[in-house]
Amino acid sequence: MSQQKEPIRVLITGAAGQIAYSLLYQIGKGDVFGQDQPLYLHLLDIPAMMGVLEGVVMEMMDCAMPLVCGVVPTADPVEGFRDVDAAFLVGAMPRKEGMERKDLLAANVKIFKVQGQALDKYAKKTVKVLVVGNPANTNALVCSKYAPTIPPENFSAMTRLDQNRAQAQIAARLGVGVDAVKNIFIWGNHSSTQYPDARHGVVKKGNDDIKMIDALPDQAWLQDQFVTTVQKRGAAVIAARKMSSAMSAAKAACDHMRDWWLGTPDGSYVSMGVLSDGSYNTPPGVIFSFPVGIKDKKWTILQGLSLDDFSKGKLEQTGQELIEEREEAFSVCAD
Ligand code: NAX
Repeated sequence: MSQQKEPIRVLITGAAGQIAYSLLYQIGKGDVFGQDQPLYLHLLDIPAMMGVLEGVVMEMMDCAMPLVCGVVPTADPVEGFRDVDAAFLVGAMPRKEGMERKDLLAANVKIFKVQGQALDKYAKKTVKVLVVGNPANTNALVCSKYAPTIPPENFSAMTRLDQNRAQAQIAARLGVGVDAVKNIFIWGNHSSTQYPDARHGVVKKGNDDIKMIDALPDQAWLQDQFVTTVQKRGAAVIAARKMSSAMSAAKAACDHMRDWWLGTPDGSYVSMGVLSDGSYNTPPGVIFSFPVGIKDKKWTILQGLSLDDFSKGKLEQTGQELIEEREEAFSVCAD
């Protein structure tokens, strides 16, 4: 008879918000940590949202999901962060129409300072932290700085939504399914300076892997329309929906954490915002999105890709923005 696994504890902040509403169901039914992994869900939000959260908890119960051993709704960070194995830090003030990401920074980094301190004090030292709340890269950096007893490599920022958007654009252009396209990368910040890079991509045709350069020789489209469509996709969704991406953001958060938890197949790489070690001439000490491979819950930056001058320029621009965000964030946190 197979032995049941020990339950893990998974924290979702912003649990009464719109991303969490899609995220919770996917986590609860086993899409992230595996179909055989029982879990407790810790749902943290602010006191004013406790009434809404109560409704979410009722719905979680009504989903009748066998893997969910218990749900802990709370506005108390101690209860929320205690003993967690994985944390989705989604809760923050979302970007509204016409709002620049920079406006959000000052308001949001303080939340992540406090949550870093709470992680340090109450979470497991092995906790894997995914920051979704914007500005995600810099929030992840702040969180890590204020959690000095947790290894910095346990903190990451989400650029998987950008990667999924990029992959879908390429698939549509080629008239193939999204699963035929792999190794499309996002470099840098989850912002309009991000650099979606399809040049190292591969397209499956029959049994063959075709290099992107051969499958899609339209370099002008790749440098121009493709890049701007992906960079501005979040703003386009807000303009149409009057609310920021939620369903696709939740799916991307699940993809990110699942690959971190369970690993990536050999030869497949995904985009994650992680602490830069200076690879590809990027600024060390910022959370920069790189292509990574993952084994045994440890990510490694894919090395050895050749970057042309166009790409190098894009990496420099987004790296510069991250340096500026870091300075601003650390000065706000020091107040
Ligand atoms: P919502 O406003 O629907 O939900 C946010 C929730 O967070 C609210 O319930 C709020 O009460 C809660 N919250 C605020 N401060 C909190 C705190 N200190 N502790 C716990 N909970 C707190 O926003 P939603 O659409 O769910 O978006 C959440 C965040 O994701 C935003 O920052 C948004 O900008 C960001 N996004 C990041 C993306 C990415 O790719 N990295 C894409 C989607 C999204 O735009």
